[in-house]
Amino acid sequence: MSYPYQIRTADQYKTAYEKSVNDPEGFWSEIASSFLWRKKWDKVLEWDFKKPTIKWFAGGKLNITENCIDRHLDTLGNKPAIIWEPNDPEEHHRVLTYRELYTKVCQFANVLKNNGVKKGDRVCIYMGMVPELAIAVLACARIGAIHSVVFGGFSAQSIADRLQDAKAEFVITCDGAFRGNKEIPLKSVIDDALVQCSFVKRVIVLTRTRTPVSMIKGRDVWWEDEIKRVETQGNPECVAEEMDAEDMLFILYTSGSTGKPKGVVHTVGGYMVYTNYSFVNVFQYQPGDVYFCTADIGWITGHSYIVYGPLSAGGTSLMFEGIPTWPDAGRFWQIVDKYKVNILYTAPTAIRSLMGFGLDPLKDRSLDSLKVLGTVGEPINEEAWHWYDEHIGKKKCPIVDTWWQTETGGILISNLAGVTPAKPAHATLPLPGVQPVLVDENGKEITGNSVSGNLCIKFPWPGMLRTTYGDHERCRQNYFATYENLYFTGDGCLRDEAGNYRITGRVDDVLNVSGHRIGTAEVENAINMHAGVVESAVVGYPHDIKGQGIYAFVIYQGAHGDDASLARKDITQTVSRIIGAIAKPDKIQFVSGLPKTRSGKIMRRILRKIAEGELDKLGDTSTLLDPAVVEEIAKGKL
Ligand code: 6R9
Repeated sequence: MSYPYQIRTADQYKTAYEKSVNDPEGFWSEIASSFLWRKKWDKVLEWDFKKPTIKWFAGGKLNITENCIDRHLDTLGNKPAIIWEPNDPEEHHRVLTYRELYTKVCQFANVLKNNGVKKGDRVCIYMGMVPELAIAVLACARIGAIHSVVFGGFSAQSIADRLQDAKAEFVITCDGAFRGNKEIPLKSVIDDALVQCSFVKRVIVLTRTRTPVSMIKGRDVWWEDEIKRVETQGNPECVAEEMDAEDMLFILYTSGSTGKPKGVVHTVGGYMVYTNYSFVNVFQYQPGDVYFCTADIGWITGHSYIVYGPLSAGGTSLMFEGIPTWPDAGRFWQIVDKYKVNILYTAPTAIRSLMGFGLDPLKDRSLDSLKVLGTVGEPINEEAWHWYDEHIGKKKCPIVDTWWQTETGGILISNLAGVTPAKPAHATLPLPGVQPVLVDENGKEITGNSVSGNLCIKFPWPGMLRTTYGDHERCRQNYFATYENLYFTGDGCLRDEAGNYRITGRVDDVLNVSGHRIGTAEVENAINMHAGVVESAVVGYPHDIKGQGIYAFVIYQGAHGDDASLARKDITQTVSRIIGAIAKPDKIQFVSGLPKTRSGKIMRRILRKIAEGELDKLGDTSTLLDPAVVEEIAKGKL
């Protein structure tokens, strides 16, 4: 596999960037020509951010799995596509060559067909990090079904909400998942979700943990039995469905500033081209490299940079089932040495947590194979950046700080490893095709350098979202209505004297906890579900490892009120039930009132300052309905 569009020098970056701005259609059409299309597109780009409509490669016909698998079979058939490292280091690892991946994806695609799944149907996938998760995703794509992967940490209620929103009639899950010393009973969570979702026709269950599960007659079937059935049918192939470039590939739910998560929609053609292009350029992937992204496929990073980007490039993608700290804090480093990983892509929160264990876990680890390091998910602080650089990269591996979002489909701002310069804590420069602008509150563009503002993108790129599932107006409102003719990211940003971008964090009510996006309104809704809660307000505060922690102020009049610790646990349980453990508040402070304006709006600014411990910077509180409440809350700060 060669990548004619791989940028190798800073000058080439400049030239590519200029071309991408001056002639975006010519630029992307050249790149897209390297892929396998059944029919070439009629038009490279049609767009209008007002509506919004965004169409890339309209009229083009293809199947993304032919690009991720079939086209590599001749040259890379015996090369590893996926290397899988199990949670338990004592268990045997697995390697799937491109040929084996092909066979398994075809088989499972036939399983889906046997079970009534058709092009355009939504399939919810709720699995642990096993190779079958990637196989299930690709099998959906092969037959044109729309996958919607839900991260294994979400609760039954969250799954039910997503199933209902996507009107998904099919679910793929596992009996359970191993994560560190825990066993997560995935099927049982699905069973709870399905109590509210009688429209689900079929659940396909893979055996992983041998956790006892209930199997409902007529609805639930075992993955293994279904594979046997396909084998006896004797047709190992599954011809890929011909898809339009703008057909939906997947829905992925993500949190925004309102209560309900949004189903971000990506389409086949543009997403494929963009994830591949960004993968090959940012990480400078070379044929034969072993690439390890530590994300979960339940998040966008796993979609774009474990599955679609690396596989479309004929790469070797290492998938890890477990967590960085089990059985000990040296697990990542053991994996790097075991498979001679060349490129490691992880999150600042993981780096910070491993830093806390000191250098002991690195003893006897060579890490010599590493060439490129990457981070994603949240701003990386300089201390973590330098630790990563010195102790993991041994100062010889460029670090790419990649800024992007579920909505952007792929990396938009990042240095290119070893090609354009890194700067600690800066994502640095936009990828070719990406035109960032900073705007002030009124939407006026802030030009020049050494400035800050809200980050927007003024021109479409192929990987961007097309809509939010079932509610296009919501997509417009959320991303295209704040500033005219701009895509608004929700992030604040600085541009330094040399034009490098530094993303400073969300400017809306979205928290970033351990790199996971969580809406404050979502957490508040969950807390308010608890019978004893009168009202609540949730804000973020700086957390050494998680980046941000969740701080909840709660007016409480319920049971266990005489036992604050038990009442807190009750509330935490409720949040776990409603959203999932990832949204559990780190701190819950009981208060008698919340600071409100005379019109009844909660003054989050003040609560944020209290949570951050900046009690001397509360600002003007005189416009509040009851200024005394602020003093009381500040006194009780946890
Ligand atoms: C890929 C992913 C998106 C939000 C985004 C921003 C934050 C991601 C970052 C970063 C600073 C980086 N973010 N990468 N902030 N530097 N390199 O994480 O998608 O889960 O949708 O989160 O994450 O705030 O808006 P998603």
